[in-house]
Amino acid sequence: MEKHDAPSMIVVMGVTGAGKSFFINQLAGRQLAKEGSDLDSCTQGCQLLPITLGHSKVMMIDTPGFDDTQRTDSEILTEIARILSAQYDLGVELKGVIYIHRITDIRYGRAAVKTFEIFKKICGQTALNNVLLVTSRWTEVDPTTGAERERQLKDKFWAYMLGHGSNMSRFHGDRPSAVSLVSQLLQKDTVVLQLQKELVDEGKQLEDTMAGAYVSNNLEKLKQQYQDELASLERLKQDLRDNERAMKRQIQRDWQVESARLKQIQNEQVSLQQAVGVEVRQEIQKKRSGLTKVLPYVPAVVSILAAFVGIPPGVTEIFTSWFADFGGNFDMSEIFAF
Ligand SMILES: Nc1nc2c(ncn2[C@@H]2O[C@H](COP(=O)(O)OP(=O)(O)OP(=O)(O)O)[C@@H](O)[C@H]2O)c(=O)[nH]1
Ligand SMILES: [Mg+2]
Repeated sequence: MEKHDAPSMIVVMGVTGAGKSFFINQLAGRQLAKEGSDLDSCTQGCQLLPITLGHSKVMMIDTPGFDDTQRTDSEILTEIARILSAQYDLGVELKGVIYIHRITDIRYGRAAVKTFEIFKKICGQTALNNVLLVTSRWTEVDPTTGAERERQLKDKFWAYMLGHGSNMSRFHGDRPSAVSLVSQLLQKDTVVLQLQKELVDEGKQLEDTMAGAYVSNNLEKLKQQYQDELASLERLKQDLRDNERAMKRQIQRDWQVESARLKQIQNEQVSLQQAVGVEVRQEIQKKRSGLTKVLPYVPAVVSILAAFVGIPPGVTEIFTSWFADFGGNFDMSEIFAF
């Protein structure tokens, strides 16, 4: 019988609209992940997309960008933290992280800086060998301008990572290019990311990890800003005379808006106080009891991962063929029934 390696995992990150889902679809040679329009965030939650490349089976994790129009940074970080904790706890091999950046972007804007900072802190210094920095949308830019921007990325924003083992490559928007980029990572040794060490090995709360502390620090600054605004509205209200009723009503409305924002920030801060790695381990143990006795390793792992990441319905036959390679005759509905 042919030897089949257990599926490995690769995570794809980048701002909204960078082309993460597009990249994975090119890699798959079909429309597996939902792509968005240029403006709104598309991928709502992390998604697992199974890809077969020759003898390699890869679980690509598509993530939402941190500048998401509908979800908060802490929600997105928690979701990424959960899937990374589950993958590490289950012993699935992580081959690396791909960060996609549009070469068409004129400036390295706030969203790009934030997303890149969080990404860097998730990876940590010792994982940089398994990081691939990818520029996309080369057909939409004049080659000289593109090359100039690429040089800036190399010399400025990405210099540290490139100097510590990461690689930088162009994605040409087609399947061969996507396959060649992913193959670079598949040849590498398995990696453990900073966030995984902190959450799973050290049992830290998310807010005490490097990535979580960055998000938490941003929240703290916002909280301070809202508190200052509330205090100045309060002062204004007190300074008004009784006959300035319309003005008072307006201030009261502003106060309510600011107050709701502050509450939202406080909720986000509480959500970062979870020991995600410990919780994920407990959830896995609960799910696992009995499961591995019934299912072979690969279907069991996919079944458990499904509790931590979205799996689109269109991938059923890929999983069925994977399971067959590992001696199991299961389809997806049976797997998710466990
Ligand atoms: N021609 C071309 N179009 C691209 C490329 N990358 C992305 N697009 C298009 O840009 C739009 C947004 O791409 P997505 O792949 O959905 O972006 P994303 O990074 O997954 O965005 P979110 O899910 O919102 O985080 C889609 O219409 C894609 O078809 C590329 O390299 N070339
Ligand atoms: Mg997407």
